[in-house]
Amino acid sequence: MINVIGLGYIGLPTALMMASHSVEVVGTDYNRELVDTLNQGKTTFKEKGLDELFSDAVAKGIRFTTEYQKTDTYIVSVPTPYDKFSKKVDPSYVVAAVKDVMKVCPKGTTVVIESTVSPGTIEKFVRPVIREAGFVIGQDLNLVHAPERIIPGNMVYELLHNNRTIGADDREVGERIAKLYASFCQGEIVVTDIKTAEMTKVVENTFRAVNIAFANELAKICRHDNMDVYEIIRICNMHPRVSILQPGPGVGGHCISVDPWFLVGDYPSLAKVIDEAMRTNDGMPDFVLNRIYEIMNEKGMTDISRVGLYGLTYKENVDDMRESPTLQLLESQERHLATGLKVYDPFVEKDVVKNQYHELDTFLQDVDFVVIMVKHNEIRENMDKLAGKVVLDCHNICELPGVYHI
Ligand code: SAJ
Repeated sequence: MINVIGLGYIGLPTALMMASHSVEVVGTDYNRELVDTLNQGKTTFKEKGLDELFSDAVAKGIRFTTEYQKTDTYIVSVPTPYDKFSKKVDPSYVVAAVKDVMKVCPKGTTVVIESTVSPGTIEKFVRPVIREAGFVIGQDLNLVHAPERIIPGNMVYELLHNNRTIGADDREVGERIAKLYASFCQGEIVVTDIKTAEMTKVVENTFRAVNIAFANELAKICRHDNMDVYEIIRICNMHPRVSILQPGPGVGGHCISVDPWFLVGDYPSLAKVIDEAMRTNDGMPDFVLNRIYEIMNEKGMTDISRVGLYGLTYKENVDDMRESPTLQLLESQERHLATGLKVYDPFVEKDVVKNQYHELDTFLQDVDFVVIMVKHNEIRENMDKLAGKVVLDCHNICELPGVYHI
């Protein structure tokens, strides 16, 4: 039986996917409310295909509990935030989860860490906890790192199809866990050592962060000299070896906006390009805020409460708001002692910020200036409703005349 520890954005789909492929799975989370919701037959976040996967897994016998199970395989998928000052990974959730596993696990067990960690984290923080519990690693207990790779918005497909990395001290153990993942994963599964696996995961997200920063920097250069960044990127991307990403209002989520900082925190004198790239991305919400003021000025608008931000989540068609550019922009506005911007997101049902709307039409009635912060399908399908308004389109999706860009 597999005990999946942590039933968040990664743990839950992973547990469901294994269960739906007839692996015996118990999902554990210390959040009783979350476990109760799952036991009532409801999923805890919106994601394409998740509800269907959930029903299938429940039918195949998956169970959810707050209790750690006594078993031979654990998969730990708890969050790894970063310390905002040191920029280093905060391993406290992983350490706490492994400590709890140690209280119940028998000898011979395998602990798989799926959470993203910086290179060396398992050596420095996880191994000592296991040793302190009296286990000899490699003899009484096996340790594996299997970093997740799925993208919110397409998690179910990517769980099935992405290639995976398994890091283990012992090749045989790595191959055994690779077989477990092969119960559902149709991609290639590479077995390597733990530190290499840690590094690959952080590097993958850093590659994307640096490339997004490049696009954002181009947007700033083009704005400065009145050039069309989208046309420039489109033409450049016709070159066989050029593939530039898209500029945007900032980088959110719990991965691309966080993981590269681990390298900056651990290698401050070496990770220069990464450091600068992360600052560029983090500066984008402020850049958008300045654009809003600039455009208001140009249009002779003075009332910020007639300006509305469309989108609160960190990207399109997900309900995840972690590190979202809209939240960063609102915080920045408050730091400047200004408030009043209106906000709407079809994916966010609860009230989380001031002046938040829950219906597109009423939101649009109350604003003259719309800032497209997130390119949800909903706004793409209702673009005609923006006619006659001032529009700042941070994603280049609006074809109405007179639209402003970042
Ligand atoms: N973004 C841009 N421009 C782009 C692409 C993205 O500004 O051209 C922004 C998005 O709007 C969003 C942020 O970047 O705010 C991150 O979004 P994303 O879709 O690039 O990635 P995530 O954070 O949802 O998921 C990433 C993925 N990593 C890579 O693609 C290398 C995913 O595969 C990982 O599993 C995930 O991080 C994770 O959990 O680590």
